Amino acid sequence: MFIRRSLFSCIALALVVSVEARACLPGTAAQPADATGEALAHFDRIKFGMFIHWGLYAIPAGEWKGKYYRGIGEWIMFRARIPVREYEQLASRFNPLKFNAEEWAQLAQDAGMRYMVITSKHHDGFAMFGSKASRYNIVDATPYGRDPMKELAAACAKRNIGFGFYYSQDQDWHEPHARGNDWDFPHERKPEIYLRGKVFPQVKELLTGYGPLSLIWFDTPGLLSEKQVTELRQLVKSLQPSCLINSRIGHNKGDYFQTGDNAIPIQVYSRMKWEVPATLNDTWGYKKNDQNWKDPADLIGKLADIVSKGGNYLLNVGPTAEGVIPEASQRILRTIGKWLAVNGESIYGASPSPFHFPDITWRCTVKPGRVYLHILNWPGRQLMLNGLESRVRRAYFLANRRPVTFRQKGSALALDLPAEPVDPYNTVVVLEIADETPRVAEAYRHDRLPARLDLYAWSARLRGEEIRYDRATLSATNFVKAETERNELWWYPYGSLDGEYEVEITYSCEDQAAGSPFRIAVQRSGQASREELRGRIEGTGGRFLSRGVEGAIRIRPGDQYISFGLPEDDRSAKVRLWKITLVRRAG
Ligand code: FHN
Repeated sequence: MFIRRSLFSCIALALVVSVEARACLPGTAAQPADATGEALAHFDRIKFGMFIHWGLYAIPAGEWKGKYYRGIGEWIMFRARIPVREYEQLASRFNPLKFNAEEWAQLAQDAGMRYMVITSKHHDGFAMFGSKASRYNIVDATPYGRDPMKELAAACAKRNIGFGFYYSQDQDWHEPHARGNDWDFPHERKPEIYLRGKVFPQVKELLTGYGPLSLIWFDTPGLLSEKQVTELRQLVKSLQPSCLINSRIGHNKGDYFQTGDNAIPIQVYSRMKWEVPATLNDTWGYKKNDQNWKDPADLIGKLADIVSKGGNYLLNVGPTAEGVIPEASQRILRTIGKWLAVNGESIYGASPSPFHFPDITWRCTVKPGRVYLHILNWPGRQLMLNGLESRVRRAYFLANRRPVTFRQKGSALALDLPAEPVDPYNTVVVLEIADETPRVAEAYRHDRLPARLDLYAWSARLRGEEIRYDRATLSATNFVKAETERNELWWYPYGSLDGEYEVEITYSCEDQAAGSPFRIAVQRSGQASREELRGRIEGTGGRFLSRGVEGAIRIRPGDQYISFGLPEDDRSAKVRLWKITLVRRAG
């Protein structure tokens, strides 16, 4: 038994905000006034984009020869080790007659998305555009015979939606000299052959055939050398200087930082501009049995969370092989769009929070003279905000302009709220302040994290197919055992933590279901090794309780993520994990 019982306290789920202040506004570092700098400034303003994963993998849709494959749908060729000659035959069946570029672009617009990024070539190597560089493309190899990217680029331009291409520059399972396919091509690779023969010519086609691109989105860098990546970057910039490049080009050659998939930094991240690519369910490419759709409340909360921390949100849809964006995705996106139509002022063009976030009650965005409080988890009749030193002149709900009564004493602000939220997803309160930029007391600034830091299930990446988030209790559950892609929660500090930490976990478990070993781990960047703490789940009589874990973990600025899971058995699968708390050791 490794668990320590001393910190055995009952948790009240009612959350009270406590913030204080003297501000220096975080934001993207000043950009040079060149084409890239201007494009980045624009990118920073638009905040919300549509990601589209569309390719041959939409035909098998998660199943190959009658067998279901776990994991993301567009990886089926790899997971099922499908020989190139067999996979290629999917092209002869790809005929997306229901594809309608106007409808897709209109959906993006209805959702309030201001840019679009679509897979021009994913890891399977199939070009979804007309390519002279490889006949393995939608125009030459399918009965469809048309280039849907031309129509999509035009439909986006018409609506002033930025347009960009995803391009898998390193992995290509169709090519012997690219990375990834060792079942057809076990020999040594010469990336230069693949690069010169396919990547450079196709990237050139993308940058010359589809009008101005907002960005090119590379992915999973691996084999390419720094010199090769530099050349790739130069090619892009020589053709379109204002086309942004994401950091997954590799070797730190991107214009902005890409977080991990579905990975949101735990606090404000202001070192450079960044973007979170995220799924609506558990896959990118269409998978017929994946109905694990995220709740719009969750997604609207995540949008506010990401923008409050300084990022953009790139939310994915996976159209079917017929060219239809799944109905559920459409419904969810239009719900987000309705919220944005009313509350967009607090998102587009807004700067991130000058405060750090003590919990998950609220998030915060800023414009000159205004602070927007996004109330994500309703605190009851009062919201306390400690730390704002700027005088508040006026407070009102963004949704209906009704005034909010408040009292301000020093840097403590108390807002009177109705019993129920004004908006079911995210109620925004506008604070008009006497300063252009909010002044925030030092202890509450975004870059001053408290010694006790809560990492909530709400803000974690849910990793694995079975794990679920439960809105009613704000907790994650169903930690069933899985060999690959374990059911775990992952939190991403992105450099904000450095020290030795004791850990508490706050969870509930029925007494009869107790017993599973749990593991809290820190994943070191680029290393297989993890630092771990282990304990055993004890019954809590079904109530949420906090318990300390024996030992401490060291977290360094370069570490990738912190995880929580029950990897060894299913006895306590129904544990509800509300949060883990990191308590920094002195010294
Ligand atoms: O392997 C890909 C995956 O299929 C998907 O395209 C995501 C989107 O960010 N990127 C890679 C994994 O990170």
